[in-house]
Amino acid sequence: MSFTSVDFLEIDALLSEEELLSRKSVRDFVEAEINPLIAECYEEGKFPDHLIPQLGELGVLGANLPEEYGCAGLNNVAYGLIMQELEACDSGIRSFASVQGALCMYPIYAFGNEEQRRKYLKEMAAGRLIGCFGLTEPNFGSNPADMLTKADRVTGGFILNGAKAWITNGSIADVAIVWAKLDGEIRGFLVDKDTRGFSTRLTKHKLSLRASITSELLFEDCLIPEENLLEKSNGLKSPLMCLTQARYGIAWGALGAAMSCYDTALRYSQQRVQFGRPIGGFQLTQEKLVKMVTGISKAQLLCLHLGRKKDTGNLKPVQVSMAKMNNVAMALEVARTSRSILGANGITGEYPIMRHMANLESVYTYEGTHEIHTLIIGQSITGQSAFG
Ligand code: TGC
Ligand code: FAD
Repeated sequence: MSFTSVDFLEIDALLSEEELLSRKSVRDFVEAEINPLIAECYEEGKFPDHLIPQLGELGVLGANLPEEYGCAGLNNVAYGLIMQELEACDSGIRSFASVQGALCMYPIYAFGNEEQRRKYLKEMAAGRLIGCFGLTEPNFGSNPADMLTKADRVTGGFILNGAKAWITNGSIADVAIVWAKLDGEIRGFLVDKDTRGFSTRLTKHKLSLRASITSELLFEDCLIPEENLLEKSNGLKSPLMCLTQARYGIAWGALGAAMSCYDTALRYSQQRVQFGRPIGGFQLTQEKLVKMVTGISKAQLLCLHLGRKKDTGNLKPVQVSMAKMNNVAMALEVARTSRSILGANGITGEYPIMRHMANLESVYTYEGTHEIHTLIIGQSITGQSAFG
């Protein structure tokens, strides 16, 4: 079934031709290539990795990074719209693109030297090299500052020891961006998949984000060559800067998941007849649809505003926290309400809603939980930290 995005506030009129074209090309690709297989991938717990080169060709990997490194060089609104279209299909597909672009290519671009940029970025943009981002540890999720993974200097490089948990793309990655303490300071390291002592373990039995690969990363006395240090990484601020990039994409992505659920529920409400009339004619159903389209429209304005700010270099991380927090919570609410409109049909894999709902539970938690973003904003407006 084709997907129609919400434009109640006529926001499309504020988008440039290039932005509309980026959205259309990704929507067409998703419709032709991913939608037909995503429900089955989800049920089987498989990420459709055969599509990675095509995603590269389409220009969605690191799409807002400069053209001189083989990337599309798009503005941040076009980039956001791409994330929206990918997540309208499935959060797992958007996750793949977010991790590759915002969490792996961005740190190489921002903290790597020219040699590292040249070595990795073009290959990653084309989808020939896959990355993963290891920050979370089994005992340090919301509080990465206390991580235990550490690097010790040795002749010619570093010895890395520790473990990372819940890592998207972990088992298929050619290179892992690993955050570890060196002399007590958090630094970024490029860990090649063939490094001796480095292994990955698939995270099984997930009931959310099933069309996405999640893994543990284990490091036992891994020798990391000197040239694999991200030289300009400097403290927790560096991975948090990457998270700001990815959280921005998630705010847009959540819009896509919400629009897909709303679109499905709206169509269903016009066709499903009970008590002799379409259920969309009942006031209670209309109220649900109205709340959903209002929530989506407000979230769209938030994204567009932040996208324009990001393009002028004026976007603050705390503003991104508000968008991630608000839009994911909105999308989860929309998914639950849409499910109720479909009645029993809503729980099946015949429709995308239940899959989106289960996925959004992960999105609510990763990249800073809903609660952590609430505290980030709370700290910003009151001047008082309520974390510890
Ligand atoms: P704190 O003292 O607040 O900050 C340390 C330094 O960093 C600066 N900073 C930021 N910079 C850029 N962007 C941000 N979002 C930033 N947040 C903070 C800050 O100004 C400070 O700079 P400086 O110059 O003073 O050193 O650090 P804290 O230890 O108190 O932690 C604050 C807290 C809790 C907000 C932070 O640790 C946090 O955000 N925790 C959540 C962890 C998280 O989001 N993990 C995500 C892991 S990756 C993931 O989930 C990928 S999912 C992938 C997918 O499939 O899509
Ligand atoms: P915890 O930090 O243990 O939090 C548990 C609960 O306590 C949450 O509700 C939280 O909000 C609450 N809480 C914690 N501290 C406070 C506080 N101070 N005040 C109030 N409430 C608090 N990480 C990566 O590094 N790379 C990845 O690619 C990646 N991919 C992921 C993919 C999936 C599918 C999932 C589910 C997670 C992924 N993560 C990844 C990990 C993710 O970032 C963490 O799960 C997240 O940061 C939360 O950490 P935690 O799960 O350890 O929860």
